[in-house]
Amino acid sequence: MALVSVTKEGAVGTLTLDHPERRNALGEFLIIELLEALDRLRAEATRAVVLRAMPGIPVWSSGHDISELPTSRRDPLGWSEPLRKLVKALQDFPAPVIALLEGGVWGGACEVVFACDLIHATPDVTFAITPARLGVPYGVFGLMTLAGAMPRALLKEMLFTARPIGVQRAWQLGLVNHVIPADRITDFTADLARTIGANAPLTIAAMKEQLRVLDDAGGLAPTQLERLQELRRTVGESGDYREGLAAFAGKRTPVFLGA
Ligand code: YXS
Repeated sequence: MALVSVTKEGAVGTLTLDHPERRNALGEFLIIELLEALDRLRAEATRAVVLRAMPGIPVWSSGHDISELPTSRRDPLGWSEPLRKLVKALQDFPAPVIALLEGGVWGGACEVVFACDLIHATPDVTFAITPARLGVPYGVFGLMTLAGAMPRALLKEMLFTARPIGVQRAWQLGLVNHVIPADRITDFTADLARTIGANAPLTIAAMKEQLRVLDDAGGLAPTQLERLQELRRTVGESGDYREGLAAFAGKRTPVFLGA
């Protein structure tokens, strides 16, 4: 069963998440389908991509598939994990990707959305960044993506509370490009995507890549990288991480001991 549907109209491709049973959790198979679809759209010289979810459930995506988070000592959010590959593919895609959002955006789905180039949302959209609810050693690159998208005070509030914020607040702070009622968002986004598609694609691809390279400028010294890895390793090897996963699987509230 396909978990993602792909359509193309003119120069605009649309990827639609369609796994309502799991609330569009970003599991390995769904991400593989997204990556393959992005490759196909790239080969077809697509000039804008819309990334959306099938309407009908109050969730855009529930984030990383929690049942796939490793309980062994493997890094749950390492460089070769599917979610990281997806974020990189969106950032590397040579044309703008527009996230069209309806409903809740949870955990790793926030990283995916904020890796997109433009964000259109319906008024019911919420964003929650959840590693502190699960005891997850959150990734450095994920933090960089989020830090590039939002003011530090808001990011800290979201990281430390893991509570959802509403789209109006996100829009006021410039995290979201447009908030549009559900009955108009598809047409509005299609129109904007066509406008992009009619502009000079090489110019747009070069500007997108320039911005990405500029974001990456100012690399870290090896000692700083090691320090970041050590911080994450301590969290990943903690009892709290195992407790977070067990609590989600057992549908109960986790009890974190800080060890
Ligand atoms: O009980 P069944 O078997 O039907 O399964 C339920 C849920 O367990 C499952 N499901 C998920 N499975 C794996 N990974 C997920 N992220 C996930 N979310 C949900 O889908 C079935 C239906 O879920 P249910 O009954 O809870 O649906 P609902 O409509 O009442 O509530 C929707 C949500 C999204 C509010 C709720 O499912 C929820 O709170 N899900 C977890 C959201 C979350 O914490 N996501 C973060 C994932 S971890 C992650 O992204 C990174 C590692 S991090 O946090 O570090 O950024």
